Amino acid sequence: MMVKRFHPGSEEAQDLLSIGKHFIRCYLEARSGLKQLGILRSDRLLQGDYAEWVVAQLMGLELASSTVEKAIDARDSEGRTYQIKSRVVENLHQSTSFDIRDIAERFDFLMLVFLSPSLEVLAILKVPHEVVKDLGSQTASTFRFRWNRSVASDPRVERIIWPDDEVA
Ligand SMILES: [Ca+2]
Repeated sequence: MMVKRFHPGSEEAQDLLSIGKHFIRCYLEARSGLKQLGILRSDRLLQGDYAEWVVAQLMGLELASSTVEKAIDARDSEGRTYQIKSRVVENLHQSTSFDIRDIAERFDFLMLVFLSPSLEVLAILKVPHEVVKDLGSQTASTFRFRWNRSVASDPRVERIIWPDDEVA
């Protein structure tokens, strides 16, 4: 399948993001109907795919072809690699965490995508691998990068999309 990509920030890319948003709305309505009927019981699939697509469009990345759980989700034109993770939250003050199976699996940047329950993009952040390593911690089974107030204000965490009026 041919996937459309345009130069980030161009009118075509903006149009594509609007079209994506429109289809997401249609999809969510259809899903809500399917849920009421008891046919669907999960919200997980669309969220991850949509987060990856939005990041790729905004930053001009090429998505990896495999859709199974993987260390690298996308690459930029200079070959730098990206792991993209998303969470649905009520607001950006909600604490949550991102699990990375193995921190030794090399990616250059971790992209954090925060979506509202209706899948509006609330924020997108770019975290270099060494910062993930520095701020996160190893648990028994996984490497955990916690999202909290101090991480949100760390100057090494780059804000690609962040609300203008920062809530206190
Ligand atoms: Ca991912």
